[in-house]
Amino acid sequence: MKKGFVFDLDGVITDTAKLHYVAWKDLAAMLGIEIDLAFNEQLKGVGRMDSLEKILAYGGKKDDLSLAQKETLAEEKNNHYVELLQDLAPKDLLPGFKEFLDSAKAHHIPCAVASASKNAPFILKKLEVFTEFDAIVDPATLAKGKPDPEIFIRAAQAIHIAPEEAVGFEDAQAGIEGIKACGMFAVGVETTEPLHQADLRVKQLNELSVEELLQK
Ligand code: B16
Ligand code: MG
Repeated sequence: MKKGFVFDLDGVITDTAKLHYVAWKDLAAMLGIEIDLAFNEQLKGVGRMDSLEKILAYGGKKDDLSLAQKETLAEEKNNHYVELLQDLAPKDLLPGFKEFLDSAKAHHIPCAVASASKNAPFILKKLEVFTEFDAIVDPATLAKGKPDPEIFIRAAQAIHIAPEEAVGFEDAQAGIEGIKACGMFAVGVETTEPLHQADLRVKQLNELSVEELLQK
């Protein structure tokens, strides 16, 4: 019997991957690196600095920059990304998410957010769902990013349940691995790439019934 839900943000609640892509593509171009949508798949669920490292490695510029220069670049990318987020609104919730969340709330199921994004609270406010969640893990307080299970363990703790009592929802392979590594039940929200190890796979969350999931 499950007692709580843990949601990833980008790719589960809303699709900000396309905005991350625009901001990273511009920054990479400034460095003489060209990235495409296929490469962008590798950045899903990966934190800001790790994403920059992946782009630099892809462009063969891994050892060209100091930490201070990398931090400045990551900040520039984030400033651009935050500009792109300004128009985000409830219409940008992914299809089926709000119906599923409303059903979870109607069943009094605690819900947490486990996102690598430091912009998660801002995004959730723009989407007008911030107050619907019982907890949002602050990724700045974590020792390790996904696929490490730390963020999911912390999300379960924040809603006072064991990881085994939670259902986790993820669109990225790294996230599914983190969910499974702490014994949570994993729902894979598949858009492009197939998600390995997921216990259940859906295209959108309203394919699921809250009652049935709680029985898992
Ligand atoms: P920020 P998720 C992740 O969100 C994104 O998928 C990933 O592309 C991004 O680099 C990461 O958040 C960090 O975001 O730069 O806003 O802190 O899928 O874990 O909700
Ligand atoms: Mg995601």
